Amino acid sequence: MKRALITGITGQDGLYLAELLQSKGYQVFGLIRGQDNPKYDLVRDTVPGITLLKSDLTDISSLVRALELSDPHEVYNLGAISFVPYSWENPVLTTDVTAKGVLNLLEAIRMWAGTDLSRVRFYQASSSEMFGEVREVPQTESTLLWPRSPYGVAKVFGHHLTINYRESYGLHASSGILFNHESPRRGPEFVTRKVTQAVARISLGEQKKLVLGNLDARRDWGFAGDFVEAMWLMLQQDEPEDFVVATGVAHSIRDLLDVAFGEIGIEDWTPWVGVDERYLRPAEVTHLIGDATRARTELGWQPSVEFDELIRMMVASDLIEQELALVRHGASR
Ligand code: G4F
Repeated sequence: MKRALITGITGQDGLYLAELLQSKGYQVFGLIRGQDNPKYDLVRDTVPGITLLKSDLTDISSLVRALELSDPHEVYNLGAISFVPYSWENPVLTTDVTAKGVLNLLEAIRMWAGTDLSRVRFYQASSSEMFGEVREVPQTESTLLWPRSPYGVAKVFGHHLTINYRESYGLHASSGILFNHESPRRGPEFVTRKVTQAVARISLGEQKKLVLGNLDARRDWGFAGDFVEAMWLMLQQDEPEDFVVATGVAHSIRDLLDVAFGEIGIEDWTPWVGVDERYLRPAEVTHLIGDATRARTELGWQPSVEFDELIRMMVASDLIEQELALVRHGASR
């Protein structure tokens, strides 16, 4: 039985990946941070049978211990501080977790595996945020990196370190440069979920206004469930490599609003949406669009969910969630 260790298990990608690996017969271990983590039950309920190990990317000894306990064939490093605006407020913490955490994990792997690094394969979650002030459109694996946030800078460090451990030690280490990927499990601080949750609440008369930042930003949005499959495929290749994972189609926040509000029968969303500069970023990434030709040709990967379908799926899920919340609220009064 193959064993996999996942950092960042509490996020949407961690949950989808754990489900995918279990469906393929893996024994899955997830690293969970902190004492009494409030997401512990969520993970156990979503992925029954998973083994959760208490560990932290900033504590190398806890990583070595987790590797010893799980003895994994594959390690997926999805753990990061992933909300871009937070990285300006907490740049040191972001660097410690999102950049230095990769170093800690790679060094922990070397300490645990000793001279036999061939016993394990490593996946690093790199990000399209590394392209930042884009130097070409669309972006490929060889596009110059020009990060625009402490988060993006930290991801560049992890990306190059992964390549360096591959080249220095022969570790089977691959980096997936993932463009934005969303789902009903997305955190409500990210723009897609913020919009779909608000639209559901507006439809139920529970919210009057949705306040956003830059409506002109463009992103290449795909479905997280599709993207975790690309992660797994990367570690099944004979040779490790880096891959852009993207749909190749970009949309603006305005397009997102069109589809989401359209789902509840509102064509003109302007009366419902406001803009506030507190949601603008010190340095914006305005136009991300990925070229996933390598993933398509070498991994045989392709996305199965298009943008409109993704947003409709999220609105439908949020409508159910908000209706249930209303019922619970009513019952408790
Ligand atoms: O949804 P976002 O916060 O995602 P962002 O910054 O692109 O980063 C996400 O995708 C990356 C690539 O996969 C990941 F590496 C990263 O960890 C994260 O998952 O913002 C998307 C766009 C931005 O241009 C932002 O300025 O939406 C714009 N936006 C406009 N109004 C807003 C808002 N973003 C948020 N979060 N909230 C707003 O009110």
